[in-house]
Amino acid sequence: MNSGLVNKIELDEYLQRQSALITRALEDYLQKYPGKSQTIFQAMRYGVLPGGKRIRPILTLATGELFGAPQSSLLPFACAIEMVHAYSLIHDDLPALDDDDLRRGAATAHRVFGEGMALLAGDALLTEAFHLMSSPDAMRCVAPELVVRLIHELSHAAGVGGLVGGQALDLEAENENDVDLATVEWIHVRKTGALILASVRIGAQVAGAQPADLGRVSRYGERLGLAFQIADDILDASGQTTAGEGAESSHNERKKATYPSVVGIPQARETLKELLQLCLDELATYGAQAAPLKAIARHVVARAIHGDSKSLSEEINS
Ligand code: GRG
Repeated sequence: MNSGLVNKIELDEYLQRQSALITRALEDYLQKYPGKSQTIFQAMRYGVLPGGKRIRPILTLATGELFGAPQSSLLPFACAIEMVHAYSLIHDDLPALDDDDLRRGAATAHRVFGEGMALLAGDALLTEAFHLMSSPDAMRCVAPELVVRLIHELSHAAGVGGLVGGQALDLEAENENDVDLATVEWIHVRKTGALILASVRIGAQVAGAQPADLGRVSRYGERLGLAFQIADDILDASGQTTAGEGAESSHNERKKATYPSVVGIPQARETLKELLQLCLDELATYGAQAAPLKAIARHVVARAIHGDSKSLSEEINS
């Protein structure tokens, strides 16, 4: 699995395989409840199951597997991270925030289930994430003290030190004309980066990674998190977001501060390439074992530079 992942077809197959694994595990977890036909369960399933790329939980699996953890130990944590991500998208789409009609190419949860039910589905997914991480199943694979540390880490990434804090400043910075690059980065690191960083760190810790290894994948995760948001902003600014991936339609015409809006698209692309090189440098020591993590970083960046990951290989050393 970890070796020989060198070309785009192999990466696509890998991403599809891992994504299907995570979707099946999420389905299983959400099946366990009695009364699953009630609207709240339908709204939760609608928010988390169809359409997501599953990049965060795939990162958890890839990092955990790099350091030798079995998938069965990683899956509850990977699924919890995807639940937190899905909650954040449902809430972000609500009229009080971005007021979007479309998410992942389909109607947003509040358009289908109403605002109250969508709000509750987001709340339920967020809570469920921590319920799952502290479940007997998870504790059978991972020592309870470590589970507590991982819950501490994910709640930090989801809370005011991460997602919520980043989103709050993003809201305040809307329509401001003089938002500087440091502020944009501050927002990105929390709103998008914190959960991506937590995804790799949690995978590594489930696997019992040594401090030096945890340090390396943490630096990889920090850079990838920033790169992910810059790439997303470039795709938005250049109108490249596709209906199958992340199509959104918003009533919210408010102007957001983004990397391309502050430094321009060419400079944002240069920054992306630099971040990719830094990601790859951190993984150099693992050789082919880190092929999935390297390929994911290339994939995230390449979409915003050339539209594919193959053409990047001539410019970036791995
Ligand atoms: C509501 C507390 C709270 C936070 C919301 C996630 C978020 C913060 C806002 C969503 C809008 C946005 C542009 C976020 C940046 C991160 C991002 C690009 C999310 C989309 O992630 P993908 O592309 O989505 O991984 P899929 O659909 O593939 O899961």
